[in-house]
Amino acid sequence: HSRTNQLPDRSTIVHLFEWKWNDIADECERFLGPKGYGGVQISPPSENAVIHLADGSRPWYERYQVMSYKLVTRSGNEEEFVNMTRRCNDAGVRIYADVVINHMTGHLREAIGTGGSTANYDSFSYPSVPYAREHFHLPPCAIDNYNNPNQVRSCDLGGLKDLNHGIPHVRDRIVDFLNHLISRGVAGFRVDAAKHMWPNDLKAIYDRLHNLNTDFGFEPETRPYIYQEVAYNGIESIKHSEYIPLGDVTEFRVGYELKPVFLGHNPLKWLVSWGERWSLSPSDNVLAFIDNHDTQRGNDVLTYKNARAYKAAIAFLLAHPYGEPRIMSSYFFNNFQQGPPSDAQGNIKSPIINQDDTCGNGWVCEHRWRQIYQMVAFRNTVGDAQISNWWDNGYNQIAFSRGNRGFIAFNVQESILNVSLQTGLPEGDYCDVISGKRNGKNCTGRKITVKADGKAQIELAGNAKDMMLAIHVGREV
Ligand code: LM2
Ligand code: CA
Repeated sequence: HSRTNQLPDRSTIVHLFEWKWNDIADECERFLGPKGYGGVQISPPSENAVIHLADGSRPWYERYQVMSYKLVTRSGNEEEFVNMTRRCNDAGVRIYADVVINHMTGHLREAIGTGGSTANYDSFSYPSVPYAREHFHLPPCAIDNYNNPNQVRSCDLGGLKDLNHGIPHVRDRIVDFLNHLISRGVAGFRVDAAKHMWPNDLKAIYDRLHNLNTDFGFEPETRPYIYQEVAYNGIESIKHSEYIPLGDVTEFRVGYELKPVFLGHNPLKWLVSWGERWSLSPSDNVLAFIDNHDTQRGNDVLTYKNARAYKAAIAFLLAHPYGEPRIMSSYFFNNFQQGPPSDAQGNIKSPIINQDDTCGNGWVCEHRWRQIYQMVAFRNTVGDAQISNWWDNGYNQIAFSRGNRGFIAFNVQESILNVSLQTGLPEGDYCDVISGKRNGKNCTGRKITVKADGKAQIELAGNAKDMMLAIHVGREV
């Protein structure tokens, strides 16, 4: 998957939602690099409006209200940003910046930014960029019909002042911003609200981007990896196909489709045709994920709040070759607005790292759950090996291997799975990466014995702690 600019034996992006740059740098060195993660999606690095909720706390979504393209946010300043890209690239982990270029702020009359900039919403004034009235779509209009592309692209998304990317000055400011991030060591971009911008305007902007900065270890002539947030449900008039010529697109349907499957409401056996045959967009053009920071606040997808089914869905996402996977890493929240763990002054708190690798201080750190990070290693180990040895019981029990490198089985029904299955793997004793970890010749979880003919007795109780087991070469005991 070299299109993502990750190291050849790596895969998987983790979205460290609302993390501080210094903490991400630490995490790259102490965990992400060693465990084989390929990259990190960071929260928007551009200066945002400071917003206070009724209780004085600050919502996460203030970061989607842009004040300027200065790299100053609650995650850190520019110096800390470069320290992060340097240390993460050195650890073999790429940084992808979430770039908010469709719009500026909403509704706040006189806004103050995280970098001290000012803005006046009513007069379209953003002096720190600078942008003024003539740089926006006028007169302002609201999006009330998602089947009207004109509205979706040229009206205000949720009252956020909508930039007119046909204007050379606007293109120039955005190109400068993105090239500045490239000079500072990023490997690519998550383009926020891409569906709300005209494909031709985006193309004109992307065409002017520099190659990645070789000072950070990238090969000469490397293009940034671009994945565009295009939320498509299969029936909207704006389609992925308009954006795929420009870069990858986010495939929200992965999370929508896999929720009922791993809740047992749509038989797992159908996953035999997972991918394009489920009407998903082409594997080579999509970013695939179970939840993101928006959908985890709704009811359409599995999240950390439904941990058992969630881990199974992620294990499937990582075991299956469809798409470039992204894992969500969250903080605990009880309502839509609630921002990251913060102190009384509004500074974001750092995660505490517990003895058992999990996080504290309000952070969920799904990426540190054993069932998840060991499946990242599984994915790296199997590489591009084909799916083989598919087995199902005609209902909610399935198993498959990835060539002769990895094997996984799922049981999403109450009755036990207990069969001898062809794993495709060389003979040996393997440590199940779901139930435990290997420590030298020791396995803290279940041991699975693959016989000389490649078969193994696979047993998964219907009420087991996890719905799956997985083994791969390199974890023999
Ligand atoms: C995105 N992708 O296209 C982000 O993934 C999503 O998180 C952003 O919305 C959105 N686009 C704009 O960048 C979030 C949040 C909204 C929030 C906006 C701006 O989901 O609720 O809108 O950020 O902060 C908020 C208020 C909303 C208000 C708006 C303007 O929640 O009620 O609109 O500000 O003042 C009346
Ligand atoms: Ca727009």
